[in-house]
Amino acid sequence: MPPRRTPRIQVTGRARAGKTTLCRALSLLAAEETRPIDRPGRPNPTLDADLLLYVLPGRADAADRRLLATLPPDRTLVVLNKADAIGVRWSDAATAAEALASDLDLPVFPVVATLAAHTRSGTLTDADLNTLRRHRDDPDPPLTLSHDLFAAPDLAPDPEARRALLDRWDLHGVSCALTALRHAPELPVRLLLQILHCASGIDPLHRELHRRYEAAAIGR
Ligand SMILES: Nc1nc2c(ncn2[C@@H]2O[C@H](COP(=O)(O)OP(=O)(O)O)[C@@H](O)[C@H]2O)c(=O)[nH]1
Ligand SMILES: [Mg+2]
Repeated sequence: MPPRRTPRIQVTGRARAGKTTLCRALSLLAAEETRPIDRPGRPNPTLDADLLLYVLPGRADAADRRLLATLPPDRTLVVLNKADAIGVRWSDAATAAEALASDLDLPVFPVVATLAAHTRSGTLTDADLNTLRRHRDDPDPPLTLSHDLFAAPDLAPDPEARRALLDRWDLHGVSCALTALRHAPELPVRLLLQILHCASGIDPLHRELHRRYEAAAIGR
């Protein structure tokens, strides 16, 4: 067997693109988060790892495009993060990712890193589930159109429970969970978590990253 080596992974992108959150969502303990790109007066980080994850916060700006054009296509995966903020439904994010992939000529994965980080590390508590069940049949939208609407004090006598749910699962997670519960009111927690995990889009990225990591480890 050829000797295995440990490939280096760098996670890069602009400030607040979601690099740290993505590392948590993928459990990439050994990945190196670079300093942010496109900082006035500071050179961009050197991107020379075996695998590069380029994180975009919902869209690519001119600086992203300039840098992405210089990166090695065989070592670069693009993460279209904050997919929950693109359009109004998942297909909008998927369409944006496809358009970007053909523009950049690189694979692009739409992801909601915050949700994926939660489904990886957290669980739905009984309190979360009770709050969701209480609001399962409220009209949605508008309920989950904004944090303020969902947390409105006069909606029901449980504003604190709703705020706690939002803190833990964010609007996108709450909205997905309510939709799932509306279709299947008796859904067990385990399946509900699995649905939320799928809704984060993290799995296709995880699989491709793993595939490339293994290939790099044996020096292909
Ligand atoms: N709506 C939304 N916010 C996100 C997502 N991923 C990260 N964020 C938020 O974006 C902000 C910056 O995230 P962070 O991981 O610290 O970005 P970094 O500076 O690139 O490391 C934080 O407030 C995150 O909670 C996402 O998928 N959706
Ligand atoms: Mg960070």
